[in-house]
Amino acid sequence: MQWSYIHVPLRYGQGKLGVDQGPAKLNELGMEKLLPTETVKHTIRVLPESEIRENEEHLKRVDGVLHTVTELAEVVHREITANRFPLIVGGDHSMAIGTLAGLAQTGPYGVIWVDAHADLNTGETSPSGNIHGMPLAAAMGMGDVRLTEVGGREPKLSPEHLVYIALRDIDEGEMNEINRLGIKVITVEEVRTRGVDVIMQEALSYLRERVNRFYISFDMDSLDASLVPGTGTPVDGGLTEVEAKAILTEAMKADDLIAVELVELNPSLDRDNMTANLAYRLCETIIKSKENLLLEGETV
Ligand code: 5AB
Ligand code: MN
Ligand code: MN
Ligand code: MN
Repeated sequence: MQWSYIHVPLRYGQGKLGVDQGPAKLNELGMEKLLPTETVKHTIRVLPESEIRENEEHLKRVDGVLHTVTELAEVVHREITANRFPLIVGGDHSMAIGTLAGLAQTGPYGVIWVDAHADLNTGETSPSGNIHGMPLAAAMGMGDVRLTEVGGREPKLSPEHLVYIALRDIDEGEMNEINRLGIKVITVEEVRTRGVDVIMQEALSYLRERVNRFYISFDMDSLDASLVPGTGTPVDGGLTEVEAKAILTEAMKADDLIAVELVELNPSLDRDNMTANLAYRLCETIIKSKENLLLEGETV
């Protein structure tokens, strides 16, 4: 297996400066040393601020987001087709519009979305107009056509192919959709009382009854606010580092996992590199779990 390491230095999906520096920060901490030398590397292009024209109240900097997610969708499609394993680092979570669209072009798939937020708003329901709160709605075909038609007209994800973990800050419109669509939600409370092994087995069996492959999108704000000052929208009552690592390890052990995404690291908001170092340790867990698994596979 070959890794495809994809940088997405996008910040237009939200209003705070610095989240575009997430990928560079991870490299500075030594990411490239963790990955095998034959890893294929990509950096997705981002429009300079001077070229952003659209600033609609309900869909902020939409042209900036569209530019990057359109290219990301193509790269993800190409890399999956070439049998490589994408590790995609951001950047704000609006980038997932591209990831989800790229994956959809390769066939049906499931999603584990580890996040404090549901990211299920449309321009109409969003309290902020920030597109990083909208990627899952866009992928399901809800909201503005410019977002829903990235990578083609058809919906990129069905609601029954999605499992949320660590959700705890949900807007009213999002809650209505979660209930209407019957989306599966695993809370931090459940992670703690039932254990990561149990909830991950449950999440994976749920998806495997419906699809034969899945991807995991990990938002840094799934972790407890006390651990992640360097993320744009921290929320109390989140995961511990141990729980986050266990979730990622369980996912990486699955041979039907096809891609991993880590988003919303903002080095400008960080304190003493606390969040950056934590994100780096999570990437280390991601990469080492997969590499160990491959080694084991080779010896039997
Ligand atoms: B993140 C909020 N729901 O839509 C909104 O970090 C926050 O990608 C969105 O999960 C947070 O503005 C987006 C209030
Ligand atoms: Mn998110
Ligand atoms: Mn979030
Ligand atoms: Mn956030």
